[in-house]
Amino acid sequence: MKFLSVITLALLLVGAFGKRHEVKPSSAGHRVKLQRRNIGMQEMKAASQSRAEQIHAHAARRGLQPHGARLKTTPNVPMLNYMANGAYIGEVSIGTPQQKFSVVYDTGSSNLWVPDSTCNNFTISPACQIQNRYDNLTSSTFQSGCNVSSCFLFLPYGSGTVLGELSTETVTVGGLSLPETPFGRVTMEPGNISEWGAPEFDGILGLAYPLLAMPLMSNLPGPFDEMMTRDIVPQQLFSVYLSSVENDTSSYVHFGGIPTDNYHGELVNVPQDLLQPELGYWCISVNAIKVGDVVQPSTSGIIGVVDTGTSLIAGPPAVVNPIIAQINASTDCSNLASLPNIAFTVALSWSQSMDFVLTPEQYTFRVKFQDGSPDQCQCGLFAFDAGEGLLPLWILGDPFLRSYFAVFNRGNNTLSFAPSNPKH
Ligand SMILES: *[C@@H]1O[C@H](CO)[C@@H](O)[C@H](O)[C@H]1NC(C)=O
Ligand SMILES: *[C@@H]1O[C@H](CO)[C@@H](O)[C@H](O)[C@H]1NC(C)=O
Ligand SMILES: *[C@@H]1O[C@H](CO)[C@@H](O)[C@H](O)[C@H]1NC(C)=O
Ligand SMILES: *[C@@H]1O[C@H](CO)[C@@H](O)[C@H](O)[C@H]1NC(C)=O
Ligand SMILES: *[C@@H]1O[C@H](CO)[C@@H](O)[C@H](O)[C@H]1NC(C)=O
Ligand SMILES: *[C@@H]1O[C@H](CO)[C@@H](O)[C@H](O)[C@H]1NC(C)=O
Ligand SMILES: CC(=O)N[C@H]1CO[C@H](CO)[C@@H](O)[C@@H]1O
Repeated sequence: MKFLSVITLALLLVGAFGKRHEVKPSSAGHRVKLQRRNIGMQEMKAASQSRAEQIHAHAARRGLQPHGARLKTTPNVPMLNYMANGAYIGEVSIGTPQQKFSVVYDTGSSNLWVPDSTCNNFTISPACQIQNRYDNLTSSTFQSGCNVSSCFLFLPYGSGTVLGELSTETVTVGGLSLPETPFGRVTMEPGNISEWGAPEFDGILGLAYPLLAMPLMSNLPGPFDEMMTRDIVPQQLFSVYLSSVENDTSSYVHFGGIPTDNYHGELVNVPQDLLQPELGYWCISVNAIKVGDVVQPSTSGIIGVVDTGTSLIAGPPAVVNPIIAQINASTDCSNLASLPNIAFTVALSWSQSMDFVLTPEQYTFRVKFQDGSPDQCQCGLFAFDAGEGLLPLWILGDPFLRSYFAVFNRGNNTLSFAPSNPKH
């Protein structure tokens, strides 16, 4: 654990909690529609585990893990990992003329990545065979970005190695054209097709802070940083609405504005966790987690990573497993009506907090079958085992964001939430 001097800490606190301002609801800005895809529970769990390992490994690289902490994986787990959930997919275009890709709009990473046309050994990279791949030869705005010292990416990945190159291109997001935006062309995707999310999506568009961008320490700007730098968004923020309905396309990321038609009540401004500047994720401080009215043990001082790219709400097994057992959601959905709510008590300031409540319908997944067989329900909480003595990190993934419309404010480094309007 890094120790901050009392004065630095005090300054940070003033920075985090002292600035109060109203964010302005306004539907100006640029929208990318997202489609909700149904993915299997096993894939969701595997991807959540992998994201959790990335976050903990990143915290270790930053020297933030408590002394004596033991990670299950190596601290070299790369940030480039396609093994994302792909539950909410949107379009991005790269090149001139535009080449279209389906990507995960991911607040838990910071690069734009797509497969490259040179990813063409389908024995090694089976996923590349069915994904859309970027072709530099047909684009007039391609710049290789390579020089003697490199643009080459070499990343350990699960069973194999991911190779890629950094280049720049005209990237078009939500109708906004962003010339000379850095992006990664993946030239090798070893391993299982399902690990890569193919054919559901081609790549990832990261919306976290540049601190997380690959290569490490590059602070490479992602598309939203490019929008801010070029001053083409009305406000330095984006809003996220995630619909609960499968295949529905009313979900969105809205750049530069706050549409008002998908939430009710007031937007509540939430400062980020004190470690946010070191972590680079979007993260809030959670003071407690309640099941019904009962505060669960070991749920104070939690850092909640707000992540569109994770399909579950994930936390350490010692805390999550007893909660799952208590809730005891039956797979036939028969006891859903009698299950308790789960509440995340989120810090709004030193002295104030607010419960963000999720109902059973919100924290469980209900799978409907075409053939008329009964629905199945599964709890949307997941226990990941990332090691021992680690920072108390939780991932507040899609079940949280389906319940709360969210504004990710880079201008003020805050988040704002309001209850989402359910879509029927
Ligand atoms: C693809 O990779 C495999 C394994 O390295 C290799 O044996 C094979 O020759 C490669 N195929 C092509 C067309 O390069
Ligand atoms: C452009 O694509 C071609 C063929 O796909 C490839 O041979 C070439 O290396 C690429 N150029 C750069 C600079 O990556
Ligand atoms: C080469 O590329 C790297 C990474 O993009 C960059 O940091 C460096 O400044 C470049 N060097 C030259 C001489 O252009
Ligand atoms: C591919 O990955 C899926 C999910 O992780 C797994 O169920 C399947 O067995 C894997 N297939 C192969 C051939 O490794
Ligand atoms: C959603 O789309 C997929 C793929 O097109 C399809 O298999 C599935 O049945 C659809 N689900 C619903 C609820 O319409
Ligand atoms: C969990 O629920 C099932 C019925 O869905 C019940 O049979 C079982 O006893 C419950 N377990 C606990 C520990 O309450
Ligand atoms: C983007 C954004 O909301 N910026 C606001 C940050 O807070 C200051 C006041 O502290 C406002 O003036 C900005 O508009």
